[in-house]
Amino acid sequence: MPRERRPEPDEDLDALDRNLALELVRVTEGAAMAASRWVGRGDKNAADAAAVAAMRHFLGHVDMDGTVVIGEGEKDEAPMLYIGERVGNGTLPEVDIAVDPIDGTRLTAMGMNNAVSVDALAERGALYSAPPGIVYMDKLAVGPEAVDVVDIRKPPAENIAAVARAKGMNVSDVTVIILDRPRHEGLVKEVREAGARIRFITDGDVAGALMTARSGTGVDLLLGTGGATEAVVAACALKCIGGAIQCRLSPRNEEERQGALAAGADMEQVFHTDDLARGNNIFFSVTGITDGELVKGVKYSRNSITTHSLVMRSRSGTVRTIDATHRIDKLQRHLRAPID
Ligand code: FBP
Repeated sequence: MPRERRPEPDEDLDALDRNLALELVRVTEGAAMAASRWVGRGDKNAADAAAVAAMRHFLGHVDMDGTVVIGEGEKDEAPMLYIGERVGNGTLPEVDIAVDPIDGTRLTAMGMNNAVSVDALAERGALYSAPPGIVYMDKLAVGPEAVDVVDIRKPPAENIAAVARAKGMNVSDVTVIILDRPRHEGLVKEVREAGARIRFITDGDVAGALMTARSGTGVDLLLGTGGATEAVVAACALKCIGGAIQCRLSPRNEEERQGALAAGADMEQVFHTDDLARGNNIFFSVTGITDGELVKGVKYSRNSITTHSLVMRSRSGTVRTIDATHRIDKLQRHLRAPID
């Protein structure tokens, strides 16, 4: 890949003003189509591998000098899209990339709703990386109306009441989306005692966070503990769409806690959307793999494949819905397999 010319800082910013969001959607479309070949086949590793390979392939065509800052893991454990991998065609601008080729690998393998492919792009240094070893964060996400009224340090009942007031709803009509996990037993009890409704999801809290900010999903608030990388990806999306996420590091055990403290982490710190995704030059794309409230999944007909995506950009706040029809005979072989 050509990498001879280094960008000047001003040039870099100018280049970012171009709407890279539209290029990013090709990347998530490709990953979603590749993943969709594995829907319901019970093999989440194969689904993930297909999505990763397709995403990397399409990222290689984007005009950028990108570095993966949120990806498939450290270099020694992930052959592709590992943290620190350079992606893009090596031209302007210099950017950081967050990728989640499949959020919901199990959903994909089991043919269940709400699996998506996502990527996000930001100026270099703009995206947060959790301390080494920290896998989870406690999360609270809301849509635009409730951005200024919630506080993750407060009990769920107070946040639910605040969301209800901000949205002009009764508490009993507020719907909280929560990952269905044993660790959320106490949270679920508190939400029920507060009088709100719960929408459980088995996986996919990036889509869950986004649903709080999309009208028509019926979801008002996301609470609970999920992946730290998914928190940053969700922050990118919410920054574009107008909602907010608040998070705290959530070590699984004393060893993780001590490791984070040794790395200088403050376990009480509340990370707001702007801490996770800094600046106002964020681009985000999501394409459905299976059907969901956010986006529909990949659909097949005799000669074509249809994908459904949302692409957005923080600077303009524009959210584009892109439904694309891809001709099977024109698709590259690895996206058709195992159709062939
Ligand atoms: P994967 O697709 O990488 O498996 O992630 C799915 C997911 O549900 C995320 O959306 C969520 O943040 C995380 O897993 C929760 O982790 P866990 O399954 O360990 O509770």
